[in-house]
Amino acid sequence: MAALPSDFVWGFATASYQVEGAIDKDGRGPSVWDTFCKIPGKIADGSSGETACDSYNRTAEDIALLKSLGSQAYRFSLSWTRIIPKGGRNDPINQAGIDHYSKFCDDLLAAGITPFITLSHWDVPDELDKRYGGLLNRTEFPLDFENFARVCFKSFPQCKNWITFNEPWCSSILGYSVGQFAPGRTSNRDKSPVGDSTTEPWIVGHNLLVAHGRAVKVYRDEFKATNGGEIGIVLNGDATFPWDSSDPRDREAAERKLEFTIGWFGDAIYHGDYPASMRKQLGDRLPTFTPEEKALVHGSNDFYGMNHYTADYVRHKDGEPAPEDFAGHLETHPYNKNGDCIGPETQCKWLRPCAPAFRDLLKWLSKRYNYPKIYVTESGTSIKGENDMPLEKLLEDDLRYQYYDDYVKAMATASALDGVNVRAYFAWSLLDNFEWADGYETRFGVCYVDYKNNQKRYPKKSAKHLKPLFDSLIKKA
Ligand code: PNW
Repeated sequence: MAALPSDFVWGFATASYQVEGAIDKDGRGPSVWDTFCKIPGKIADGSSGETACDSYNRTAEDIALLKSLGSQAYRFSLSWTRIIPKGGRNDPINQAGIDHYSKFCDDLLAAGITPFITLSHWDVPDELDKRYGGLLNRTEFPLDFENFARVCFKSFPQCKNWITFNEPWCSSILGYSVGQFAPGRTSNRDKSPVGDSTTEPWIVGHNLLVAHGRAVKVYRDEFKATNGGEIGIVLNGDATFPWDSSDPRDREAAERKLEFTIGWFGDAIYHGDYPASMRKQLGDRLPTFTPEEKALVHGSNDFYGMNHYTADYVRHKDGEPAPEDFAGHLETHPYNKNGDCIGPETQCKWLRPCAPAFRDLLKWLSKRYNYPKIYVTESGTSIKGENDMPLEKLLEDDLRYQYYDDYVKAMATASALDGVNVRAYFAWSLLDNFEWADGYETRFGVCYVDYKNNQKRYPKKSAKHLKPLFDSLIKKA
């Protein structure tokens, strides 16, 4: 069944801090993640991105690997502090960092692989955090990000596919409410001496939207005509089902969870303001867009970047929402009222495969935002116990193989039958890599990385499945 448009693009994705290593090479400055990893207890295995997959030193090897797997495109992120080590608009630019990424883009293109650049995948310059509170600063941060974006648009004209930020929900909630991600701020004083979970995540989300809007304006005003490409933001979001589908309160809660994760950013961009359910619960703790900010944010996506992994059953909560609540006053469960399970366990508590929910969410998004062009910029899974398996067993990653088979077919069905305008899909991830607070024990790669033996890469069964799978689904031109 050929169900995807003939110009559909697929490939693999990574992020700078998760794969590059070489943290001190060629003048790179520290990011908030370098600092966060040094705090004892923050990373499960006590590790950091210091060496990771050593991809900074192995660009030729990674490109050859991508090519061997048939990847048409590669989504990777830039390390801001390789390009501007201190990060700010009056700080020096590091030519070595620009040269590195420029050559990387050229080499990808020479191999027939289209680069998709994420400007910032969570590794905010540490200096900006120390200088003015980083993402918390409503005026300085957007201006510094705008400057960084301009440097990149100017330096990498061969790239036509631009993403401003990866998953602002994770930066805001995990970084400033839960404290599980850098910079680790939270009201929970067992975890951090600083932070206010009742206000900071909402401020950070707002500032990321404005920074995104500023970068998009620069791209459209100064580069789009010559570059001829596109720009957008990447949002994460799990699909939801009501725990008790006969209870309207659970049905509303399932919808509200989507609004608190996706609508928070998506509504601001496509509708010009935050969802009413968020305003209702958060009041003035949720910032209000000034007219200037609204003009920057509203309409600022050329495509919707969708990161999608899993689904939840959602149950309403009674009483008043807690001041630290960020989810919309609800609980998530792997089982519904009837005892049906959403999907099998993986190595991640938050992730259980449920492909039919992917189709549902593609439909929900399309309807809410008037059928935008969608690029699925990440999708993938970990496998329970994978890190402890012997190599032969681990390379037969049947659960991941099945995940991609089911998810990609669900997407193709949405494309063929639901009018969903989905045009690209990136598997997360090309390589096992530094899985943030989970360290290296949780693996998401379609290729195994042997960290004990010179980071040697081995394609797993899932890696080799994507090309034939997409070949069978993409219409011939
Ligand atoms: C995404 N959660 O993050 C990121 O974009 C990747 O860098 C990451 O490696 C990948 O998913 C796999 O985790 C998420 O806890 C991290 O809900 C955590 C969550 C969601 C997304």
